[in-house]
Amino acid sequence: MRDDNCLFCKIIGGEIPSSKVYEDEYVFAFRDINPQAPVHVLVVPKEHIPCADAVDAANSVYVAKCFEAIAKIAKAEGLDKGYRVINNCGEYGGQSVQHLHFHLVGGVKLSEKIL
Ligand code: DGP
Repeated sequence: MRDDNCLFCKIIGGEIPSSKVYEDEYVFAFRDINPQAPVHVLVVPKEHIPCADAVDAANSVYVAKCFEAIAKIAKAEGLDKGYRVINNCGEYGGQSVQHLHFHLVGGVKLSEKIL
């Protein structure tokens, strides 16, 4: 289901242009408008799931499909030496777009870590 007021639903629907790198039945992936690394792709479920906190047994297939897509995109982008996957959830987690998404970042040796 989509949310007509959601930026990422509009990107998935093609009403807002994006630089698409991958799409299947469950997942849409496109380059971040403000890249933090040479490769910075947003991997987004086609279902409007607001955040990680809203994942449940009924929609978790979308999360699994996102991670299947991440493995494919990483290979296609040449991230054979590794990469980082980040999800920001909620106000304290720094989430700015209220549609679940995974940042796939790589293409350089990443340094900043909090874990
Ligand atoms: P977060 O802060 O985790 O909610 O990440 C949201 C990301 O979405 C942020 O890195 C910038 C990106 N973003 C916001 N608006 C657009 C847009 O219109 N197009 C694209 N490609 N990325 C966007």
